[in-house]
Amino acid sequence: MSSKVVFKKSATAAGGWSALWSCAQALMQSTSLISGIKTALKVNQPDGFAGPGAAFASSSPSPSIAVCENGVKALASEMTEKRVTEAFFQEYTVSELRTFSDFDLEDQGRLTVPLRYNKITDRYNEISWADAFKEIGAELRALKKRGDGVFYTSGRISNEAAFLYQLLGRILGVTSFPSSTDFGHEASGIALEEAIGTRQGTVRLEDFEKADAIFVFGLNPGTTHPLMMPLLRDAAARGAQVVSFNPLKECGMERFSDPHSRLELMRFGSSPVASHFFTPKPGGDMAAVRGMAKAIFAWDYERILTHSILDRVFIDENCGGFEEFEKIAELTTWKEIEDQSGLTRDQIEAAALIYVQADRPIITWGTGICQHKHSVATIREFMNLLFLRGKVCKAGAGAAPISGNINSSGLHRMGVTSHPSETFLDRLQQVFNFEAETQGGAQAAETVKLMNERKLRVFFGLGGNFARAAPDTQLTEHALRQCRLTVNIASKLNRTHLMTGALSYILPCLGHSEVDIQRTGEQMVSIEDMFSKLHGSTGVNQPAAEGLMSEPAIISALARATMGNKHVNWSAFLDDYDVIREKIEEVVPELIGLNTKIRTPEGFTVPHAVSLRQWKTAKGRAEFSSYSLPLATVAQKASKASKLTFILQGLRSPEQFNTSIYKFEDRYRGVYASRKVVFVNPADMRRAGLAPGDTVDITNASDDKRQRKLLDFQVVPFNTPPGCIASYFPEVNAVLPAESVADQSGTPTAKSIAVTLSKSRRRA
Ligand SMILES: Nc1nc2c(c(=O)[nH]1)N[C@H]1C(S)=C(S)[C@@H](COP(=O)(O)OP(=O)(O)OC[C@H]3O[C@@H](n4cnc5c(=O)[nH]c(N)nc54)[C@H](O)[C@@H]3O)O[C@H]1N2
Ligand SMILES: Nc1nc2c(c(=O)[nH]1)N[C@H]1C(S)=C(S)[C@@H](COP(=O)(O)OP(=O)(O)OC[C@H]3O[C@@H](n4cnc5c(=O)[nH]c(N)nc54)[C@H](O)[C@@H]3O)O[C@H]1N2
Ligand SMILES: [Mo]
Repeated sequence: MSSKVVFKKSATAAGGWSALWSCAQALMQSTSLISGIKTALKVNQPDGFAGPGAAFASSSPSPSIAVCENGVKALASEMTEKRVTEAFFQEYTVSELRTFSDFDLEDQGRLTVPLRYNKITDRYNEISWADAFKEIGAELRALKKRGDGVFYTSGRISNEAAFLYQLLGRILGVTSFPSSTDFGHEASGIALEEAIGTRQGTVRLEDFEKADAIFVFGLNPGTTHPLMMPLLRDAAARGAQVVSFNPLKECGMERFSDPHSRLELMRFGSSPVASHFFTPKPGGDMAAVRGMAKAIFAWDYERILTHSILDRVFIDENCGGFEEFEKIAELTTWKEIEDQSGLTRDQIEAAALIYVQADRPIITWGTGICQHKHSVATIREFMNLLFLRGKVCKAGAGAAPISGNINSSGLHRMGVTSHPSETFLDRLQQVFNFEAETQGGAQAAETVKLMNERKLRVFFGLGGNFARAAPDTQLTEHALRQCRLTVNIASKLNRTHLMTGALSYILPCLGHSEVDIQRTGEQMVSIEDMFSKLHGSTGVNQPAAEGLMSEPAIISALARATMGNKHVNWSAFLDDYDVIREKIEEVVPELIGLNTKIRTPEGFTVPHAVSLRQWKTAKGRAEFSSYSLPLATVAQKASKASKLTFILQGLRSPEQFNTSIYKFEDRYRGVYASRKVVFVNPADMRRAGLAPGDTVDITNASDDKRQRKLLDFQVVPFNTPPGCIASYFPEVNAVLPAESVADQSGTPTAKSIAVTLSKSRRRA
């Protein structure tokens, strides 16, 4: 594959023919178009399965194929006709496989047999399921004697598998249950819990249809959540204000062409989306929103608008901390706000005016907010803004974090977290009659350090690709290889599986689209979407290989081999997933009725206490926060350092799903044939003496001793704010230090990495 980047004009609208064509190509490359489309028609339908793509409203029933580009591509990837058998591992040693690209590893196809690593020959060999369970079980029984374990989970995993996984871990004394959420939206959960007493947003899908202003912060839905696009386009068409806050003017926020609209396709037409673009500096959103609040307070004092702007009744009846917030807003100066946000007072007041003129505003956000140092404080500031005008318990208004993986909302409810609530642990212990360990519990990035220090000795991965999703690639790879045991349950081969501990196993599993038959017949699992709606998922395709097991079955069988059925009847779980759900209902009271309700077409929506103005916070109030702005954001610090210091963010292309790369292109940014690119503002290019197509090395600018470098990235001129550059995740993880994490959430600061650029010595 050529690595020389080809620039073309970028697409002028997201979606449209280009999305359809890209989906068709993905299906044709993996499987036949017809069987691909037939399966795609079952995605997110009442009698179908949860699409393995992104989470946006995965339960919205649609009469026809809902062309979510992500969903179709993830499905095509799962339905590939390629298979990895033992013969492949006979051909290559693990050291040789490490020289494969990530694309080539996944491109080998679906894993088909359980594998055990042989350290002497440096190869994976086939092993029977029974032997794998017996051997891993013996190791797990001895786990606590040798150190501790880390049980990682990706957000694609069903509730049933997630629940059993953490149960197995907790009975063994494990306390570290990091998930892909730790790398993404953890700050949203923490901030919302502190502010309103629930980790979930306050908005339902239908609220997007009623909103009269939608503020989109740090999210690129044209690429990452295509199903959100028609909602934004419709909002704009009915006159609602769609306001983008993003350092980049992303193509999808400018125009959208609906792949579902025959008329639009026939005319090659598209519709405008955002009415206003604000381009803050990375990490500058908290200052911008503080400025909006400051403007609102000022207008309220001066009674400039005839009607009252603050909803004082709402605030008096529901909120705590209002006076402190009012004071901190007054103390924060416009100079600080402008410096940090990179926006002018006029711009911020213009945004504030849109907000106060709206009766039903929604604030929605993505990882562009969560992957910064002060992400929790920023999200609390969004809540402050909503509280000021009483916009959280109102139809068509509220807070909507847009998380990524299909079940990232469900994981935490199932207890997959290193910091479970006391209530959850108490119930789990009561129902299963054991004593859970409460000390310890590391977030994902922290586990890298602990594995390197050999304090965590077992890495267990239920899905995902930890080696590439985690920061500090080299350090993370080294960390995994320090483990005594690494086990991965996976559908496709990836780099994590090659970072072997002394003992290492790969356990291949069924995909979401595949039929799961156990002793009591066909089984269903459940998924929770980002609007707190749970729904059933039943596969329709034949399994990719005869010997594959489902995730709940693998965990139950392994647990039985580890501890027998004495305390927990793992065999009962294995035979019938209804029994798993019965236990979930016992441990998680808000899910009572789950087993019956997920079988109804309407699914199961977890009641929102917030809509009844019940605040399950410590003081029983909706809490304003009153954080000072950060002294300086990474962007501010970088601008004061050398002129070759930049702030780098890692973002996604439409041709990848997280660490799975489908193609080396990004049609929305006009880049083809390579992902080894760095987007730089033309003025910065001149300043740094760079021309388009030059190759540069990107070096982390932190002053610890470790060298972190990305070599030979080609410069692409792009409309980023001065001093800010961008490249793709997961590649950027190589220059992101593991200790650079957000306050409270521990999320790696992947959207603000201080780096320097230097011309490469080699020719690319
Ligand atoms: N095609 C595709 N779709 C996906 C995924 C994928 O890999 N590929 N992954 C899925 C997953 S797991 C997730 S979590 C979601 C992620 O979905 P997004 O959060 O939309 O993903 P990113 O591409 O990381 O883009 C974040 C946006 O934040 C902006 N940004 C960066 N820093 C700042 C800042 O300081 N302030 C503001 N206001 N904006 C900022 C960036 O310019 C970018 O447009 O997508 C899901 N959907
Ligand atoms: N620098 C930087 N780093 C980031 C981010 C960023 O924006 N920038 N984003 C972060 C975010 S938001 C996320 S969500 C994480 C993603 O982190 P992960 O969830 O760890 O990564 P994925 O790429 O989604 O996982 C892909 C692998 O999952 C396996 N897989 C696929 N389907 C199934 C299945 O049905 N069952 C099982 N058991 N395995 C399956 C396949 O083996 C595949 O190789 O990355 C994070 N890391
Ligand atoms: Mo994510």
